[in-house]
Formats: sequence, C-alpha cells, structure tokens
Amino acid sequence: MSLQEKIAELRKLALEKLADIADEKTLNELRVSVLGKKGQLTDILKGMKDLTNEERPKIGALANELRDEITSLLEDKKAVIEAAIIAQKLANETLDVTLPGTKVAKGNRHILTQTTEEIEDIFLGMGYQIVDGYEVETDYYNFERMNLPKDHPARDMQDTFYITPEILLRTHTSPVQARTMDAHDFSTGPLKMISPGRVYRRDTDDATHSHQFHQIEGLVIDENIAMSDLKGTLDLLVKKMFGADRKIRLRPSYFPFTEPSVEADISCFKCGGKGCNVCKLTGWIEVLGAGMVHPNVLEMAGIDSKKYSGFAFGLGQERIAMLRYGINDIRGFYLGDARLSEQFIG
Ligand code: FA5
Repeated sequence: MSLQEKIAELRKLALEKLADIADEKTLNELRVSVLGKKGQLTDILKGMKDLTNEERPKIGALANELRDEITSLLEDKKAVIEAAIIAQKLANETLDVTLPGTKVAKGNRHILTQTTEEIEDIFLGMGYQIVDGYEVETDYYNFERMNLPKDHPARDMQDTFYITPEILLRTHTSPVQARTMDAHDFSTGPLKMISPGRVYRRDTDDATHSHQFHQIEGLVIDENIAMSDLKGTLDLLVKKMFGADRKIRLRPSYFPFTEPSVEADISCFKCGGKGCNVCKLTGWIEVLGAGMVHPNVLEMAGIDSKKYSGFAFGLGQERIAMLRYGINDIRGFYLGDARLSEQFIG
C-alpha cells in the first residue's frame, strides 16, 4: 500500500472511531494513537525516507492536512462532549422549589433548666433577687455558718465529696444564705433571694435520689417575718407549679439552721397517694425542706436576731419535675437521651 493510501486508510479509521466516541478519555486515547509522537501518523511518515524528492512534499502536505483535520474534529468532539456533561449536570441538579424543605432539628432546653427558670419567674414576680453560689464551697459556709459545727452529728445526713478537709462540693444551696446575708445592707430594704444550682452528696442513687442534683434555696429576712409568710409562699409556689388541686403536706422536721423546721411533701403523681414504688409506699414525695432561720445563723452574719427574723427553704428541682411530668426515675434526667427533652418543648 502506498503512503497516500495508508494516510487515506488512517483518516477513514479515525473518522469512524471519532463518530462513536462519547467521553473525553476515549477521545484523548484516539488523539494519542493517531497524532501522538508514537502514533500511527508518525509511523506512516517513517516511510518518507524512501520517497522521491517530488513525492515527499505531496505526502508531507497530505499528512499535514490529515493532522489539521483530525485536530479540529477532536476539538469539535471535545466541545460536544463537554456540553453534554454540563447538560447532564444541569438536568440532575434541577431544583424543584415547590418541594418542602429539609427540617432542621431545633434544640430544646433540658427539662430541669425549664423547671428552674419557671420557678425563678415565680419568685422574680414576688420581688426576689436571683443569686449565684459556688459549687465548690468551704466547710465554713456549707456547714459551720449553717449552725453545723465540726463535730455536729447532723453532718452525717449530708455526707459529701471533700477536696481537702476544708473544701468540699456543697451538699446544699444553703451556704448561699450565709454569703448573701454577709453582703446585704438592710438599710436598703429586706433581703429576698433565691439561688438555684447544683449540689452533691454521698447518697446512694435510686429512683428519687442522685449523688448530684439541683436545689433552689430561698431566703427572706426582714422585721416581723413569721412562719405564716413561709407557708403562704410555699402554698403559692405549689399552686403555680402543680395547680390548685395538688395536696401539699408540711410535717415537722429538723435542720440545724432553722427553728422550727418543716419538710414539705406533695402527693405522689404515680399512685395519687395510695402508695407505690416511687413514693416508697407513703403516698407522698418530699420536695423541700424549710423553716424559720435559726437565730444563731442570723447572729453569725452580724444580724440582730431580736430585730430581724426570716424564713428559708431548699427545694429539689428533680423532685418537682418528676412530680409535674410523671417522670418515675431521677436517673433519666442525666442520661443525655434527647428523647426526654423532645417531649417537653419549651
Ligand atoms: C436541705 O438540703 C436543706 N438545705 C434545705 C433547707 C433549706 C431547709 C433552708 C431549711 C431551710 P434536704 O436534705 O431535705 O434539705 O434536701 C432538700 C431537698 O433536696 C429535698 O426535699 C429533695 O427534694 C432534694 N434532695 C435531697 N437529697 C436528694 C437526692 N439525693 N437526690 C435528689 N434530690 C434530693
């Protein structure tokens, strides 16, 4: 076959292949195999050395023509393939703006946070200030200033986690009472405060006890504060939180920092008062301790106990939330299971 025929044959084959190609990779392979340095055209042109001087420029011109033609066809094909890719992409990515959007999951405050904030609102409405305390406390404020000297047997009721013999994780929010009394200037008016926060105890965990839980301390000090003020305040709190029909029971109790002292129970949400595993067969769940501030506690803060009196209370938010929402195991609050919070949107 002459070189001229070989070039014509290569052209025919290249055009046939080109017609079938639909992707860039195969297109590139064709370019390399026909026009590349080691391609078929170069191979054919190796035969030029055997041509006569007259034939050589003719064949050279034919080879150049073929190179130009194939190069231009390859470029055209490349443009067609690229346009097809873009068209395909556009078709795939078509947006139907009428479709409903993907829902973004909204976060929700933990049920204990909601309970705390609700109680805060009730007391803010009665003119109380909200005070922050320290979770890491001194033995002095946690116990001694609460009328619990070092050897007092009632310390056993609130055994805790000690960091040093003098520094501990507070067992209750009551130390905030002493700190607030120290800071209060009675010439500006009565002291009315609540203080929410985390407390810690070496308690055995069960359905209603946790070694870490939340309390809200309340304290009112002024002239002529009486037990009836405490009762009225607790009554209002329970009615606002649970409704007028929920029963509250005050029973005499003992706290070294109040005299007299009471404990307040609310009728069990699960059995309605008949007795069950949640209320330990008593029909009641204890929610708070309270009483009239002990004169020793006032005097230790430099407050004249002949002139001033006050009441204080400490309630457990977990117990309040359990009663309110019928949650029957306190440990559920701390598992971090979002399904709990999702039930109580607020
Ligand atoms: C006290 O902690 C006193 N500081 C309360 C107080 C304040 C009395 C001011 C008088 C004046 P008590 O140990 O009873 O008291 O705890 C108060 C409340 O915290 C309980 O009624 C209960 O609701 C909650 N509580 C106590 N221990 C636990 C626990 N381990 N787990 C969950 N809640 C608890």
